[in-house]
Amino acid sequence: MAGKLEPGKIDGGLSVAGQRFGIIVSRFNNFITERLLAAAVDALERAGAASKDVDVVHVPGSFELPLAAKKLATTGKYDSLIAIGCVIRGETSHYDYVCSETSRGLQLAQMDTGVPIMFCVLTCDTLQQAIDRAGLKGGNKGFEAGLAAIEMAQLSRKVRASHAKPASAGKPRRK
Ligand code: INI
Repeated sequence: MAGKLEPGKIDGGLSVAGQRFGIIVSRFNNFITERLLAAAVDALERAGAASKDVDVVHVPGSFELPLAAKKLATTGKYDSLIAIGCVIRGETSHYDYVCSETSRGLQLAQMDTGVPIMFCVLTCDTLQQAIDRAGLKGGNKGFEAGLAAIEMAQLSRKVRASHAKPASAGKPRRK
């Protein structure tokens, strides 16, 4: 009968219990990236994360984020990662290369490792656009990334748990 099916739901909540987070931050445009970092840490802290649950790693620029993120992901120590950067358009095509390789590299790193990596890289035409997204008009993208990291960490755990074999699996049945 139509309308009776109730699909099983697996949602990531916003609890950080037992979760570990890594944050990779670009030093380039650090007056923006440090604001994004502060907001990401604030989100984790408000959700209950302790200092021991969060590591912060700095890299020179956004282009270096993917490799550092992949190195952290492959340690197996983190449930979720946040990559923070800010790329602002200049006079040459450098911006386009940095943006495309950073986003592509981060996506590849999370697909290769299975560790969620939040894309908290601002790609802006102007400095004002970046300022607006790091605590002014557009809120703070770091805070949003912090919440997304928590949700994806939990979702990953729940999916793993829902597919885990019961302890009795594979054991011969008693006669
Ligand atoms: N890196 C950024 O994170 N943001 C920028 O705006 C930027 N610009 O405009 O040059 C930038 N360049 C540096 C780049 O990410 C690398 O660190 C550098 O090319 C060394 O590999």
